[in-house]
Amino acid sequence: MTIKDFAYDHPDRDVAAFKRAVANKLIYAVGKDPVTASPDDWLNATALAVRDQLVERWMATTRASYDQELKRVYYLSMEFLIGRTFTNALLALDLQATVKQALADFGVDMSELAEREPDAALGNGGLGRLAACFLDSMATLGVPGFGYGIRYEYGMFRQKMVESKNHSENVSRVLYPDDSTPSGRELRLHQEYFFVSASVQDLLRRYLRNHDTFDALSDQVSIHLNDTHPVLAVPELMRLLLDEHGLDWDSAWAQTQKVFSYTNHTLMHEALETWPVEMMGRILPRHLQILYDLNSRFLGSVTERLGNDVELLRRLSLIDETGERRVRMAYVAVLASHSINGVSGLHSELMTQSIFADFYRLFPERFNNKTNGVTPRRWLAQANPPLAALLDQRIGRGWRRDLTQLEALRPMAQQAPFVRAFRHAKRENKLRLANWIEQHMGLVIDTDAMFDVQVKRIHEYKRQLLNVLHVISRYHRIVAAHDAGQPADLVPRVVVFAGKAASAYHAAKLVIRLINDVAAVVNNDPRVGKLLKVVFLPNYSVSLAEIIMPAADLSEQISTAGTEASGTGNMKFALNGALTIGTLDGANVEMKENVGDENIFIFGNTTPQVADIRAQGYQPRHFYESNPELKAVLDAIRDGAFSPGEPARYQGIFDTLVNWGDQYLLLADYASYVAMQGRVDALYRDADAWTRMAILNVAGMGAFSSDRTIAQYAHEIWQTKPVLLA
Ligand code: 26Q
Repeated sequence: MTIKDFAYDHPDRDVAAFKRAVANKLIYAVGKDPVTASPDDWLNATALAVRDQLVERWMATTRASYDQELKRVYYLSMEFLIGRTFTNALLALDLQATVKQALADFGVDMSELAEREPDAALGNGGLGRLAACFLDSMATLGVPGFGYGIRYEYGMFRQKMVESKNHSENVSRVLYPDDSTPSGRELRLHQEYFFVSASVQDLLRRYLRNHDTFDALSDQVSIHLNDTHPVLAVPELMRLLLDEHGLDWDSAWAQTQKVFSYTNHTLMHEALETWPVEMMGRILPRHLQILYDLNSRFLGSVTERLGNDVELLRRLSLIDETGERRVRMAYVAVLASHSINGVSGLHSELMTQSIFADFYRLFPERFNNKTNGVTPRRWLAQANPPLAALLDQRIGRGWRRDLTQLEALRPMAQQAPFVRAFRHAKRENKLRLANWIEQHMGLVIDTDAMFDVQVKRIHEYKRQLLNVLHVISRYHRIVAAHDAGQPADLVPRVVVFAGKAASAYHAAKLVIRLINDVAAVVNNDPRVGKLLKVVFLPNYSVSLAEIIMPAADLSEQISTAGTEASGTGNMKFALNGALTIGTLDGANVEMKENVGDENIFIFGNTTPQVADIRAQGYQPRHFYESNPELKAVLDAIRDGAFSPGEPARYQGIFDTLVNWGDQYLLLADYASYVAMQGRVDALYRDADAWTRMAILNVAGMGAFSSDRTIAQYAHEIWQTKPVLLA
């Protein structure tokens, strides 16, 4: 069989062949009799049979890429948040109907099997999921590449983790959350080194199979650093070239700089990786020595160019000398890379003005932007079968590989039958989520209510707490109206939260607790009825996101302007027909440009306004004292209205906002947020107007495919060509 034979799903012809393949795998690979096989046995046998078809294509493309002597991309990432693979592979191979029929003939339900596959959760959040979307796009576009990562034994923890898992003897045992405890840090350094050393040695081995000098290394190899976590690959490549292969420093460094490129994913000071010199010297003495050599050559060249500006040299040094001496990993990445990119227009701009301002003055040509994207195969075709089917019927199937074809929906926003069909698809997705919530949490929710959703890692800068403040203000309005014997002038809403907090991040965990406490009060207050329900879904995962995103009416993207590098959930929601309420932060800015100002709910202070407020000495107490509705909300939190058994439980949250500076300006944005939520309500009352706007959002999302992102990386950073298949 050739690759082309797999291009179409031919149930009649292929079902018999596929049944034989599954039966074979079941008996000879899994070792089970069809009569006694468990559902997991069937899943494994079917997965192996499907994998055989992937392997043929994989070998063919790999061989072709060697024959064509194509440059290879090695995408180094400590995280790949892949999720499930089974359904994804069936869709990619167009085998769904065949496999469904084959399994049905054995009396096995395909979707039940698919549900049994656990998520591969080898990542924390956005950065890890982006890596998975990128591999999907590289495969789709034929960009020759490998994703290198660690196959952790324990990936993203289930909600209730005991911290001791971090104290493992085994280097590949566990994935680190983004603010690990000090005791686990040394193991993280071991992990990073283990990972990059194995990766760099493997890619050099491949290169040396058909080269006997390193002169062509940068024509054949691109190494991409997904944030700073794999930056030790820089001194490791230098070490191998210098010590193992006998190159001189200048030749080794010239190749290194042409090989590496780096993506930055955060501007937040706490998240910038540094390692104590003492620790690195103890664990990786040769690498530290190489970094020192690099630093002295670099600072020497700066002195030659700009004179002996001691302040500047101190700021540029790879070693932070204030307090305990530490290696600044981001600076190593910048120095070693020919390309440094941010992940949205705003973020890339801020990057050159803040953390890398001095380097930007030295090497402006290295800095660029690559706005993130998401794969339409997983985030539309797989996650949203009702909408995917509607699109196939009205604009054809081409959007899977060319998302800009969604533009063709624009005129259909004015056609009543299409508007109805679109709303019907949304309704099916809302029912699916409502069923999940009822089955897993025993809570019945009204699918006519607006599904108002915020799902993402729990972090102070993402401001789940601002959302909670709005929820409580609605609750107060409902109760006040009820007690006055009047109807509350509010649209019924189900406010959905999900997301994990790092185990040591106490402030984030307290927010989760508050959401659950608010839910308990609101959901059980008979005065509220259907007007408001609050749900915190446990164990957020890629698979759960695939159920949640298509069901959302409203997407909450409400980080303090200037803090969210890009966001990718914002794109997934809009692509699935949710409207966005958000700040001018990260990729929200570009979403607004693409869907049109009138089709998105933007509120709050902008990045320059945030800077101004801070510069003038922000006084959150002023907002607390001058806004009675806000004051009532904050007082309720402080006085234990949601924690009657422990009235002081949330005193700290009150203090953080009112007395300790409100670092993320929730109070400064509160009034504009609540006012915008009023406009969201008003639009929702006009179901046709709402749906038209949702359609225009989908139509405008073509630019946010990770295929576009990867095409730009391939062309502008890696300079790779796609593999051609005969
Ligand atoms: C650092 C040091 C030690 C251990 C762990 C870490 C660590 C781990 C993960 C630091 C950061 C992360 C994850 C960062 C992340 O997910 N950033 C997000 O990246 C997305 C893709 O670019 C963006 O869309 C988000 O805006 C950004 O927050």
